[in-house]
Amino acid sequence: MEVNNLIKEIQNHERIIILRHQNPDGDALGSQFGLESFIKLNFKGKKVYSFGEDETEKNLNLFFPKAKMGKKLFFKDSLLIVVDTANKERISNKPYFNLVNKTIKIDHHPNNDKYGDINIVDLKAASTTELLIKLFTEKPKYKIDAKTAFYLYIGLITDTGRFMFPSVTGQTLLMASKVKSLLDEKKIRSFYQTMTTVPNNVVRLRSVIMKDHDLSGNVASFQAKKDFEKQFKVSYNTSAAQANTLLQSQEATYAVYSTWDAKNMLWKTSLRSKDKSVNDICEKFGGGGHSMACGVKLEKKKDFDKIVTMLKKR
Ligand SMILES: [Mn+2]
Repeated sequence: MEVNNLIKEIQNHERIIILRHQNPDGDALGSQFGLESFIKLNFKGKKVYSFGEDETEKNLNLFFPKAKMGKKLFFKDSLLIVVDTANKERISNKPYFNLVNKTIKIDHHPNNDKYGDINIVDLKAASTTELLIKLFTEKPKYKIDAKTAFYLYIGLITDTGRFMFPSVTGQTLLMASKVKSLLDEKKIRSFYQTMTTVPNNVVRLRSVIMKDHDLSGNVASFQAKKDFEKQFKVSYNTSAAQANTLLQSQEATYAVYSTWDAKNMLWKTSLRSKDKSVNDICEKFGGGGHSMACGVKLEKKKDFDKIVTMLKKR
């Protein structure tokens, strides 16, 4: 059983470091801090650290501890656990594989890069936190408290679009039921409210996307100008998440949204689909992700048009 391997390694190490992916979403943060608080609760005396760049979306920031970068010396002889991160290039914070004693990958994305010494990957899990709840509850002797439950539940809510995406299975709901009764409902209400409302500058940004996007056949597309975020004073992460806004168009089966990543000098492009799979297109350009929600960083602005054309032919 995979859970035995995980427990054994936690027991065998005094220091445990947990990393997540860059531009973390609710599942990356939820699984990182959910795992941290689970270990602290059930394995007294362990030193557990969650590291990553401070690049969280503002809304999520309110519900998670502030991120810090982990220095090299922390990693020596520790157990490294990386959550929700498909490939090593996407890990936030340098993982120092050569310094750590052992690496465990816990994820639900396609396992093409098996960078862990132990890889616990379940493609059927709708979120990494779903997989964690499954592991945690396989052994009845381990506890989950309100704080741990909250972090894990956030991963479930956000990675499933509030239990609406086709990735949701009976197991997803079963795992949700295992933490639901432990939650501080007031905190969850406050999380929902923060999630379902946006500040006025984002409202205005979205109105421009809705008004000015192209709709060609069943493909809705929008390529933001390089100063788009600056113009509306929104963060890069917020802008990069707007492919979902386009998919609200009833006529659109597919949505493509692209924005300029000034840090890496690339066009961060997101594809969304209402039914058919699109991640083969992301992969063709060197990206990846889920079947109906994937992303790719494009060097050439023109590749955006190529992607739109490919989608139109579906
Ligand atoms: Mn995830």
